[in-house]
Amino acid sequence: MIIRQCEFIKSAVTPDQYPDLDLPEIAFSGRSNVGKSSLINSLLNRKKMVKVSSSPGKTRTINFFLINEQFILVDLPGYGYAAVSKQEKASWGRMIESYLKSRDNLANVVLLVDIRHKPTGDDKLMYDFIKYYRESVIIVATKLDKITKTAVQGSLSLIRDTLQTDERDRIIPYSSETHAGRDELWELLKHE
Ligand SMILES: Nc1nc2c(ncn2[C@@H]2O[C@H](COP(=O)(O)OP(=O)(O)OP(=O)(O)O)[C@@H](O)[C@H]2O)c(=O)[nH]1
Ligand SMILES: [Mg+2]
Repeated sequence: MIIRQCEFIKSAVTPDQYPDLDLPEIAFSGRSNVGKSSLINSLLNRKKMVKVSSSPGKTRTINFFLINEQFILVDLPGYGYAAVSKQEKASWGRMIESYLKSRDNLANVVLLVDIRHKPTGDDKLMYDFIKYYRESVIIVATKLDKITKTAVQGSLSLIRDTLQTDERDRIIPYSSETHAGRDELWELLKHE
């Protein structure tokens, strides 16, 4: 994918704040700190398009990025971040849920999980939630550079088994450091 142009459009919390553009949207969801913002930077081949932080809970709003004036990438806030209050967790949950439920131009939702860990109960809930609305889910297993080559297949199997994926779902090991998986992921996304 050749990125000729990309720009931050806006941040939103409630549906009335979403951008009023009728273009296909691809949203990135996953636990806090799993690497959503880094993945978007890697896909765009930009280092600082999206803010990344080593402390979880960095992205707290829904952030929209316009690409080549053709489609939109959406950085969602992470779920499962332990250090926020129950109330704040619930409001983040509602923010993500109402986005996924109400966005008519949503072309695809990518679910990110950390390749080093067994998916959590929250990950399974998110998988089921996406699957309720869509036939297939693209799962990106992030931080591939942090495990050995020999561990990759076992990790992917654990992710598949825990989420109970089916043959229509795709799972792509990815590293935002080395950009491994980038071409394969664009290949899937561009058909949407
Ligand atoms: N080694 C390595 N580190 C990564 C990778 N992806 C993300 N990270 C690191 O993981 C941390 C969190 O990355 P973010 O992209 O901010 O994660 P996020 O999912 O957007 O987090 P929230 O905004 O809190 O939901 C940062 O320190 C990143 O540098 C990767 O593929 N490899
Ligand atoms: Mg983020």
